[in-house]
Formats: sequence, structure tokens, C-alpha cells
Amino acid sequence: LLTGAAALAISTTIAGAQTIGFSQIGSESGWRAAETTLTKQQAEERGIDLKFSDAQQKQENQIAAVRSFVAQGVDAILLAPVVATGWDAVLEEAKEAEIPVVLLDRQVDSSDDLYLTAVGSDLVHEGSVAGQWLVDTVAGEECRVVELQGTTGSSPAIDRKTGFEQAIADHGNIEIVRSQTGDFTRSRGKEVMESFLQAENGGADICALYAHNDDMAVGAIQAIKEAGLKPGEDILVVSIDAVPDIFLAMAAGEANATVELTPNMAGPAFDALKAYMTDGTMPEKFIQTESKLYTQADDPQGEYDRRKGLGY
Ligand code: GZL
Repeated sequence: LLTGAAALAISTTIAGAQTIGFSQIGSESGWRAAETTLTKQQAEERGIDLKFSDAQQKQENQIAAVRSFVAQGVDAILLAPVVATGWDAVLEEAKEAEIPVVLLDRQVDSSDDLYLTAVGSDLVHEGSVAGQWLVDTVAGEECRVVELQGTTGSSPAIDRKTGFEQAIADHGNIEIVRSQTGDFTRSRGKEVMESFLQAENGGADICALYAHNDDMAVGAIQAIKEAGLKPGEDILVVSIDAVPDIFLAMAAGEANATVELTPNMAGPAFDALKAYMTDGTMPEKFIQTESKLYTQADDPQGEYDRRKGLGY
């Protein structure tokens, strides 16, 4: 029979020094980079050996990474799935190997018995918060909206569009007149906004931009300024993430509203894994993070300063 100290040491080793594989989408946005930073910090603090893989936004690279983690026999896998489809086979392989998978910040259309839990926000709600802000702001005036969608086929791009459309559905004065993906990046957001401006009378016919993330909005703001218009005034700007740079734009009067998405998805994920691996506790299938609206009235400079210390 092991003495108390030896038993404690062994149980600590089992519970503490885990090897966890993390298949991250890439570094397409400031938010994504912050999620990566915080995940690595949390792993360090918890004594977790984190095997990190950056997929450069390619699903085939994520699938290869998950297969590699399974082959290595890691204790658990974190997966931020770039798109919602095409995961059944590789998730089955992880299940076969009895390696728990936790989804971060995006969803998959696979059966939920193929992953332990998913940590993320209510992406439809985020879109509705953005849409409701615009409804309240234009107050019955005609408003032609252009939309920069996230990565095609990703759950945030699908759900944030749905939520925004739900919020404006009963307001015939607001219409989405152009909608295209900017792939969640600043550069594509700028390029697509340039094409929207050209197609819409130099931007004179555009009342508002709805961007599925702040990085595309920041790129679009640059395009609006280069077209000789005032972002935040001539064209309202509403987006999602609440990264530091959108608050700088707000402080300059160049953006109007953002919906916060915490980049700390790994904390709840590691907590759920620890409980599961220590005594088999089964978490809820979805651990939801909150979505708060910020506008120019919410001390944007202070919000910028606060976030600069939080992994961004
Ligand atoms: C949403 C997350 C999105 C962020 C973008 O949960 O997956 O991915 O909103 C990032 O900034 O590219």
C-alpha cells in the first residue's frame, strides 16, 4: 500500500503533468493571436506540456495535426475548427484512442459524442447584438448595409450572419445590399471594402458596415478613409471581438460598436479536462462565454489600455 506522500506525488503527476495537443487555426486576427498567447500561458501555469500546431487556416493541416497528436498518445486535444464540416473521421480516431477532444471558439457539425465539450460564445447572439445596435442607432432611417463575412463555412461566419439578419428582419429600412467574405483578416477586409465602395457610388450609398470581426473592420476603415469618407460618421462601423485596435478606432471616432469575445477559451477547457481526467466528471457539451456590447460611450481609450495587458 503506498504511503500518503508517495500516493499524493503519483496522483499529482497524473493529474498535473499532462501532454495536450492544440490544433490552432492560424494567426489570421488579433483575437486569434491573443487566444494562442493565453492558451500557452494557461498551459505553463498549470504545468501542462502543450504541443502547439498552427494550421495556416487550412483544415487539412488541422486534421494532420490531430492525427499526429493521436499517434503521439497525448492525454487530450484542443481543436479550434476552421470550418464546421469534415471532422467526423478524425474525431472518431481520437475517440477510438480514448483521447478527449475539446473544441475552442468554433463549432463542428459532427455528433457531440465525438468531443468532450465545446468552449465558445453564442455566435448567433453576437450577430443579433450587432444588428440590434444598428436598429437602435438608425432609428427608422433608411440604411444600406455592406457585410464582411468571416471565413466561408466557419460557424462564426454562418451564425453571426444569421443573428444580424434576425435582428434587422422586422426593420425594412435596413437592408444588407452587399455581402462577401473577408476571411477574418485585415488585408482581405480592406480589399473587399474597396470593391464595395466602388460598387456603391464611391461609398455615398453605404450607410453602415457590419464586419464579422474587428480585424476586417480595421482594414475596411482604412479603405473608407482612402475613399475620402469618414468611417464612424459617413459609414457606421459595427463588428465583433473587442480587440484593442477597434477601441483605438472608436477613440478616434472611426468605429462605433463592437461585441466582446473573450480570448480566454483555454481556461474553461483545461478546467473541464482536469475534472474529467481526475474523476470522470462529464462537463456540459457547451461552455458559453459572454458577449458584451461596447460603444464610443464606454471609455474606448481605457478599454484599449486594459486589453493590452490581457494577452493582446
Ligand atoms: C469566433 C472566432 C473568430 C474571431 C476572429 O469565435 O472563431 O475567429 O471572431 C477569428 O477574429 O478569426
